[in-house]
Amino acid sequence: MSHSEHASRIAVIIPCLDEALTIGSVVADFRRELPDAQVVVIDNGSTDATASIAAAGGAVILHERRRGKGHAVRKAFRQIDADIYLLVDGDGTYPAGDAHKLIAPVVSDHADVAIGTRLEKASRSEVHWINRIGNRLFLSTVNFIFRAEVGDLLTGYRAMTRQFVRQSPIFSSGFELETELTILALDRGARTEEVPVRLISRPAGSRSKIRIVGDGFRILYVIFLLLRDYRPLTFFGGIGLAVGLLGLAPGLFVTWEFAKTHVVRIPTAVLATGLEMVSVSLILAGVILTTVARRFREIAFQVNGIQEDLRSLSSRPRAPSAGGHSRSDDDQDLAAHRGPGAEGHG
Ligand SMILES: Nc1nc2c(ncn2[C@@H]2O[C@H](COP(=O)(O)OP(=O)(O)O)[C@@H](O)[C@H]2O)c(=O)[nH]1
Ligand SMILES: [Mg+2]
Repeated sequence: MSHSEHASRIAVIIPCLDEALTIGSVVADFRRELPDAQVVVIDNGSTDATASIAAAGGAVILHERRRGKGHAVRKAFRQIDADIYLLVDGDGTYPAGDAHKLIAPVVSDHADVAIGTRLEKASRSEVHWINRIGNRLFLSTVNFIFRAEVGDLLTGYRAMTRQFVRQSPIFSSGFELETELTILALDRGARTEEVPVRLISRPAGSRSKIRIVGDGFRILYVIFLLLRDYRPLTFFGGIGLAVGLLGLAPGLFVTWEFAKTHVVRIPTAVLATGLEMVSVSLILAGVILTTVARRFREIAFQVNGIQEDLRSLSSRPRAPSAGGHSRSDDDQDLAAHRGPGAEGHG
């Protein structure tokens, strides 16, 4: 374990649903590779001995009532305080040995997020062909929409800083979690590094929980939902443009016919006008929402700044009171830090 790994408080976050077959060795492997790290298993109502096996291996166990990988990870992010969060699956498909190279860019402060990519040749991964196709499909959609170059969208092996986790409101409940984390990183402009990691197959008797069609649609739905929220001009403007083009045909026809016959075909003219009005409204909605989205980003940035200030203030060693430094002096410090008018607002 490197010096800087020692210095950082690392939490290994392992969402699990019925992984009794593999969780014992997963916990042992990560405890061996990262002896100072906190290994946290979030059990989502497993029907097998996942929780007890993990606890016996020395893992911290969190229980989450609501089913879904997203719910489980959100619980861990909320309850576990660490400098670095290493997210990994509990099915033994991600070697613990790759953890060091995955967290290295985050520990050395070169990245806010390090994504373990499985799709590169170098990673010699055993990705099922359906997952590979699905990944490629969603990947090209996200890269096209967000003008990005993400190499692996659905990987469950990633390292993130505390600040990134605190800035990233996760609303996903299921397997769309990784897609949301990736798009949040793109939207926040997080420094992201991709590290080839190996994916090995599940051992015999161990079953994947993903439902290809159902979860596939959830992932697609989240991509468009986040496109709407984080790129409103692209989303609404794009639909508006399409509607505008659609209205052009009847509009041009009515105009052409009027030019020839001085007769206006009313229903077609109304249709064309209606479509163009919808188009302009959609584009305007996109412009207004883009401005609003920008303001929200600014507010999130300021709130994050205040949180970091408070955190550095509360971690500052308290000077011995010999110099007559009292509690109220601290409050005055805090008030001075927050600026005029903050005092007495608690
Ligand atoms: N806590 C929790 N973990 C889950 C749930 N569904 C899947 N997981 C875990 O998420 C990880 C990835 O799931 P997996 O079935 O391997 O999906 P795949 O790798 O995409 O085939 C595994 O550790 C699962 O146990 C769930 O509903 N709750
Ligand atoms: Mg898996």
